[in-house]
Amino acid sequence: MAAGNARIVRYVVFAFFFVAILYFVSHSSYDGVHLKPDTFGVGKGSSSSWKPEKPASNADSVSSGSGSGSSSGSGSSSSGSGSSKGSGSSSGSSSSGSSEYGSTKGSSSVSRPTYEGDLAEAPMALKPSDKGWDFLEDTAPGPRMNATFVTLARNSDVWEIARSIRQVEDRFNRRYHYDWVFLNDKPFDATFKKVTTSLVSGNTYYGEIPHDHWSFPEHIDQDKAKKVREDMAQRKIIYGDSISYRHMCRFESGFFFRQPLMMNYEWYWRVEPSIELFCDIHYDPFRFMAENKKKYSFVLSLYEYVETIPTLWDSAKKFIKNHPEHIAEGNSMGFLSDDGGDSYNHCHFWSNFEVGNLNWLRSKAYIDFFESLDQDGGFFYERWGDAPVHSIAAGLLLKKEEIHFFNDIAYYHVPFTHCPTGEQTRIDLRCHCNPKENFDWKGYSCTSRYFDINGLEKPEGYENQQ
Ligand SMILES: Nc1nc2c(ncn2[C@@H]2O[C@H](COP(=O)(O)OP(=O)(O)OP(=O)(O)O)[C@@H](O)[C@H]2O)c(=O)[nH]1
Ligand SMILES: *[C@@H]1O[C@H](CO)[C@@H](O)[C@H](O)[C@H]1NC(C)=O
Ligand SMILES: [Mg+2]
Repeated sequence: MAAGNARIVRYVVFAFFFVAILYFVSHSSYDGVHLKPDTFGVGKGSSSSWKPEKPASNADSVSSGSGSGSSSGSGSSSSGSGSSKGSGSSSGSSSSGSSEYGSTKGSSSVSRPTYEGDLAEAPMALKPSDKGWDFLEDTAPGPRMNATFVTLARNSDVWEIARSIRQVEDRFNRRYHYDWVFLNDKPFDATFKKVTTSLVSGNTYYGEIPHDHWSFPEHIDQDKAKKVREDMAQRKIIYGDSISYRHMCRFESGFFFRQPLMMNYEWYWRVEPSIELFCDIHYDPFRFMAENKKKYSFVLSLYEYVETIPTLWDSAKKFIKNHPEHIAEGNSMGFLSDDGGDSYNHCHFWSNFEVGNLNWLRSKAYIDFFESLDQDGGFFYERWGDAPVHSIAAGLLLKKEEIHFFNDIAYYHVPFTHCPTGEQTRIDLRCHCNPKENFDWKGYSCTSRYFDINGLEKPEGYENQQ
């Protein structure tokens, strides 16, 4: 019995010893992996806490100034326009009244939450309601322009535009939070609104295009237009038999910039479904445009498919003759024509990407130009694209210095890529495009003409990309 007791005592002593070692080991190893309080240079002491700042993307950013009733997140829209995320003004004015646009979102004074306290002890946020969920990189400082993204799309484009938005946000807008206006000839459905609103870091607005802006004008001879479509279908001209494509081109040529939702802004950036952005955008292109007195910009240029615009230049020349007062001195005629304006060389800026000034498009000069072309009927009797229409307008109505080429915005729209020339630029901007695919200096691009007429020096290494 005594021997048995001694064994129990031995067990107890051993167990005690074992627990003591375990305690010691676990404690020392805990200290070993634990990050020192100053690992991130934030110092110790203050308890981990989040500033109760407003989340960046919210309600009051659009309300100041408009004073109209809020309809936050309401899907239904009475007159075709509705806003999500924020107190959308129900019928129009959306920008804040202050001189710094979207100041709640944009200015440096109210930024996204910053983590105060010991980062080493920050809890891990796993779901949106957890502390720290919104702790992402900071909003860019500086003023915001009176500007918006704009997209024309169908409900069925939702996943393709989602891809575009994701890239625009990742490469640029997540630090700027500009608004985004969506336009459609039919009402947007709930899925489209939900998905796009969740992706855009600014406020989103949804507008329905009025019938007049998406239909045949009265002066169009329907039979003649129909014969053209049948003929183009036979000749296999891309979109040649499409009515909706023609409405789209006419709308983008003459109406997108005067939709009620667009009247709230001075600058736009057009984004289409399925585009890609390959490099970080470190500065605000809107502000660049404003500060450098630019009115229109592009990243890709090329020759238009002649079959779609056989008489467009005749119409342009007629406009020049009827409205000499609108033709700018020092314009870009040299980009459009190789013989001083007699004939069109078919060069145009590719308008699926544009950053431009809406007040220019709303000017008498541009409206007179559009109306003159519209009267001539080529949107329906041929298949005039909005790209050559915008380009001819920019080339004739603007001074050449007012048109900008954004080399550092790397872009893809099927089938062309603009990838910045110059390796250091691509490294600095964390680009993921293949420079071999850069279209700028290839034979079918008009960009080198743009450089020539503006006396710009082509970037180093361009010869190797021809
Ligand atoms: N709401 C609406 N949007 C349209 C319609 N057709 C085209 N769009 C939009 O107008 C823009 C241009 O149309 P796309 O089909 O991309 O034309 P494209 O760029 O010439 O040709 P792709 O090479 O097919 O991209 C895109 O933003 C489309 O989403 C339409 O019938 N209704
Ligand atoms: C933004 O621009 C539009 C169009 O020029 C203008 O009507 C509106 O007043 C501007 N907004 C602000 C806040 O200045
Ligand atoms: Mg497209």
